[in-house]
Amino acid sequence: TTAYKALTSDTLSTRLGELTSLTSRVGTETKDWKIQEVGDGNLNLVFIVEGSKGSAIVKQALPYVRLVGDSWPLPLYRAYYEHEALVRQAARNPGTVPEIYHFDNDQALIVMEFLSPHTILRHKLIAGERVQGLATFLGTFCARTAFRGSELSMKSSDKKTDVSLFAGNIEIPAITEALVFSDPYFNAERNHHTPELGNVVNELRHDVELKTRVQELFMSFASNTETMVHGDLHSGSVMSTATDSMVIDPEFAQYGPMSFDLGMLIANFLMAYFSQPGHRSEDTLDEYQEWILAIISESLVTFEDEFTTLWNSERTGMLYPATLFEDQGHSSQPALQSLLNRIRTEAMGYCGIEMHRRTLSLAHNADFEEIKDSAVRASLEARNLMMGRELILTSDKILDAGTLVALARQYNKG
Ligand code: SR1
Ligand code: MG
Repeated sequence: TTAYKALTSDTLSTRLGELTSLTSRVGTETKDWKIQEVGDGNLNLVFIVEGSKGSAIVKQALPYVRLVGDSWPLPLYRAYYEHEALVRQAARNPGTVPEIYHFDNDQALIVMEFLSPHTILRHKLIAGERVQGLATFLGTFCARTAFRGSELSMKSSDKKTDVSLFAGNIEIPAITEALVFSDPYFNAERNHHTPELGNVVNELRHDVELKTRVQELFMSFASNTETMVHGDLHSGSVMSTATDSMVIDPEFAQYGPMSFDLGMLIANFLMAYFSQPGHRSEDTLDEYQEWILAIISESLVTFEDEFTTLWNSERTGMLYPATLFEDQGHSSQPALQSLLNRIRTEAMGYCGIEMHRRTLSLAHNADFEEIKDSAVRASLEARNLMMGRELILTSDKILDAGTLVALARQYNKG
């Protein structure tokens, strides 16, 4: 056992220079390594290591929340769960997450594939870039990981073992429980929002019906362990080129509702959509916003299509067995439809909550934060907040992708 010590760009080559899983990727000549710390997330150190042979990422957990500092300690063991999550995602949807080269539990570090020339999807959306195949990729990822991490596919004993393994991770879900489900709805110390939003925020925090529905969704997030979720599937957790995408950063993985990742993802596309007037001029605005709406719509449709395919071809777990339906001459399709309706309804609710917390709680999105003019930012954030409210309150009325994008167009008018 080696005592944990945070790496720096200066110490990395000395400390990891003899790690064959790294040198076999980047080369043994450590003096030639180019090392950059590039972590722009809220929690960890991320180094790109480039050598004569190739490149790799070294990601190391810090013993505190990077965004806040050492006043908010966070256990290093979270790197263990991130590694476990990457292994499961790679098995449940191969080729969609970075390849792991090495894991060191004591140093809380993962050495993995450097995705290049991929860049963070959120930056592409702010810059107005398009990514081919994005919706198919994301909808399929959400469906496969949701289905294959559940008892629709897994053996009951394996699922229970895995749920109990992930139950050892306390502090990471606690961040989501506080920042996503609680803080936005009261005057929490860590909160901040654009000052011009005062009236809207007041209205939301006084809406008892809204807060009641949020608590219902919070309860299902906290107690429903039906599948392993990525847990933080936003556009900063996707890296893309113009034609290829990969999912990164499953450090918030836990067993949770099948609807959670889908809801988070759609929320982040909706925030990209509403923030566009702050990033581009009228001549390209409509066309680009419509492209984002198409991504939302196709992601949802792909999720349901892929889930249906898996239902029809891979239902090998204890839930909804064929013996109960087809073997008796019944169709299982009404049961599937009922499950998909529940997933869609919950996803819309989680979507609305994520839209609220990214505007009101601690961790905001660059989509809005990069808009310098606070009056412009507030007016766009208000659209986002009010649509979020409607999604939470009427989640069971959003029966298809068309209804969802029509609602977004309506709120986008201001
Ligand atoms: C203190 S961590 C804040 C946020 O960053 C992560 O990306 C998660 O979204 C978390 O809620
Ligand atoms: Mg992250």
